[in-house]
Amino acid sequence: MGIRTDTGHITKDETRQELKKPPLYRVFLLNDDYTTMDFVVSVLEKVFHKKTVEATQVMLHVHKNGKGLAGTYTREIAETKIATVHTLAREHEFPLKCTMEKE
Ligand code: TYC
Repeated sequence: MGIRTDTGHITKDETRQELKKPPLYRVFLLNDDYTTMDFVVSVLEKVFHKKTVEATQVMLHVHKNGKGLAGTYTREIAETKIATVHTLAREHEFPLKCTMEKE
């Protein structure tokens, strides 16, 4: 069954469109001995939009375990977050590093 359009063509009754979900990437912060805890918390607040309590929890997890999840994004957004973190770190002369892994 179908519906006749203004051009005379027959279209499906249901025009449900399947949109493929893009691959997601986890962005991790890595621990080091030099970046200050306050700077890492401020990065998690400003770049990853965490509230102070969660930003502090993530920072402490990274400090203790070596790495921790900052957020999950599509590829281009993940790449931009990482570039922003590395630029901010360089500006403040901290060696803070960030990586991404496909989910
Ligand atoms: N280990 C750092 C310190 O003791 C703190 C730190 C936490 C650094 C998380 C990086 O991603 C990091 N000052």
